[in-house]
Amino acid sequence: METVFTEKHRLRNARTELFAGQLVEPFERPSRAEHIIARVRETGLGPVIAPEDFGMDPILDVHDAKFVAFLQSAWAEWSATGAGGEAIPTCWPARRMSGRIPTHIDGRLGYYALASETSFSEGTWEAAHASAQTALTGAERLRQGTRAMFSLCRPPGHHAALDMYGGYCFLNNAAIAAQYLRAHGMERVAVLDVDFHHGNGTQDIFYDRSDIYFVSIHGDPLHAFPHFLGHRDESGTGAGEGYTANFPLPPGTGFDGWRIALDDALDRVSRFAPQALVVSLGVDTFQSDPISFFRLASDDFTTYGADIAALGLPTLLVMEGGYDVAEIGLNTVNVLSGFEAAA
Ligand code: B3N
Ligand code: ZN
Repeated sequence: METVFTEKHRLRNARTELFAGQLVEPFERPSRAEHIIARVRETGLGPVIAPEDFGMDPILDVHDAKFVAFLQSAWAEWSATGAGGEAIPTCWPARRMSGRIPTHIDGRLGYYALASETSFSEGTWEAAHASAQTALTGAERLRQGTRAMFSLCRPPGHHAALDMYGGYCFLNNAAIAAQYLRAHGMERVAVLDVDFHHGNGTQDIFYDRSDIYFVSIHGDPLHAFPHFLGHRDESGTGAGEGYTANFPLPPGTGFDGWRIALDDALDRVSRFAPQALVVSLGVDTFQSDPISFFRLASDDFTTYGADIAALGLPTLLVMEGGYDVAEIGLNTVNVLSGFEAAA
């Protein structure tokens, strides 16, 4: 399997994350990608290629133009205020307040952020843009007939919605790739999200559509981030009714329970009969992940990689979360090698 990777991910190197009432070193840090690419190389998974530049159009096919302009200018606007730290929203358009977009950067941060843990730092836009191009390069290779690709995206993307960032995500790499495949000849595309957290952004972007099927297996939002989306009764709206499926699972879920949900999810994908599958691949389902509560062991990742391959679909695996940095390379490449062995 080929991997798409660029060192530009290092441009996303925030110093702060708001956690437990304190500013801590972010869980989503550059060493995550370095461990993964090291393991890809050690195991000889396949060639590592650099992303091509597909420009802004595929990004603007998925995200609101004003939101993208905000991401591009946010750091400069924030720095111009003379603030000493990184940009963290402190107010939101809460219930019964105006939906008008403010002019001041403090208001704009609150308007476009879905949460406050994700500090906006210097270089964030450049890294997010490169991450989206990494996903697009994988999608293009798939379109040209490659069976499977791994886009080692960082920062991750699946929480980024039409016009919102947060949960360590700025641009929705998996959604951008799925939409690119749709725009370039594939009639139906499925997105399977196996990250521990619900892919609220991906769901938001495709919720009213019947051409892109979204299915997610994740920690129950009653107990886990993003807290306000990902319940079982969310199944799409309008023409999209029946084209979203959610499998929220309780704290302590182990591989047996998780795999029952995966079987159901794969069955739904199979019945949708897509021309391609995009996998939002997060390995924060691991038993030692510091911010999650599932109990998968390293070998389980190999097993489910093979389960996904058994669908027999052209498959783009897009990196999302995973915060046990010492094991992230092993767990991620286990999914990819399990897939390869069964493909
Ligand atoms: O949910 C958290 C969080 C929970 C537990 C933590 N511990 C016990 C150290 C720390 C943090 N934070 C909110 C932001 C979560 C963003 C998740 C990003 C992700 O992986 N999405 O797939
Ligand atoms: Zn996650």
